[in-house]
Amino acid sequence: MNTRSFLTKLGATSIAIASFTVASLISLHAADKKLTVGFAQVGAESAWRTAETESIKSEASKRGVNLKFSDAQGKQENQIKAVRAFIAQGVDAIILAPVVETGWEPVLREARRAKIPVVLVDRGIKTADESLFATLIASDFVAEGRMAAEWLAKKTGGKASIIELQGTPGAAPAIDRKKGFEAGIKAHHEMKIIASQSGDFRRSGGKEVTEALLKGSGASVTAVYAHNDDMALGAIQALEEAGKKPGTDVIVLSIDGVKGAFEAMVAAKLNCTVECNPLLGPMAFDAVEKALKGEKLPKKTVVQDRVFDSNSAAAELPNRRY
Ligand code: GYE
Repeated sequence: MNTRSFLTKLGATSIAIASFTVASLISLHAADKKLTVGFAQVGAESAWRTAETESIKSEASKRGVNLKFSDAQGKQENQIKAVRAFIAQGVDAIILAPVVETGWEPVLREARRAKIPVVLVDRGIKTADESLFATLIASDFVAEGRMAAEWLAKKTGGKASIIELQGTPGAAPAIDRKKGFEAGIKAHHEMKIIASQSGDFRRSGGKEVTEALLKGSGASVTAVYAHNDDMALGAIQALEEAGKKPGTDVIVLSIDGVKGAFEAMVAAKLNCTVECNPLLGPMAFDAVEKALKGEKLPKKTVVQDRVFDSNSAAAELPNRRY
């Protein structure tokens, strides 16, 4: 090889090396930019919850987000631990569905100190310092409870002896769905809650609590109001086992609007469900991206819900996505 061709070859090789280096630097940079988001989920207590998890997971993979998922099995201490672990791992942002309303300040302060924005989904928290979270995306649970009460008042002509199945104690939807429902029946003096207990948003909880109440303070029940569909489906089973006809002898209404509730309405066992949309993935990641760009977010975005009953259930069932 003469000197000239050697030099040409050397030049080509260095160009190749240089462009390889640039290319790998660019791809390293792209990999760097892939967001890592931690999602601290409550658990898997209901069909609603499973649909929410699925929505967040599928939206993360659609956007190429590296999602770290934690299931707290219904325990706040586990959720707090998960948030702390996300902070230690240096995630870009955290999505939190807080199991209960109180007790979040210390860990949220740690996130703020680490400059990690926290987006709250589906349940709110009680705090005097709203700068501890970037935004909350949730339904208006008080309005849901009120809509349920109004539907029941209309259906029964303002006369009902009600068993109330409450959600998880201390959870925003349990507190607010109770508040809204009580406000809604207030004007109707012959509508009374004769028994009220928590079934922890679970089907088994709804069944067990209804079974027990039917033998005691709830024996004269004419309506069951459950804070979610799963508990209503459990109550339907308990009513049937007690020889009653849910949907006819006892009016049953609940909140969420999951597919199982629509099927029960078509089967004439459930009378009404107030929708609560769990498909929060797209909104949650929009919020994460905006927060990371430093854009100002509204403190709360309210998800709009509708009421469905046995008249509209069959037509709506094929449209249900969860
Ligand atoms: O209604 C219920 C659940 O936080 C809005 O939690 C959510 C509630 C939902 O397990 O089914």
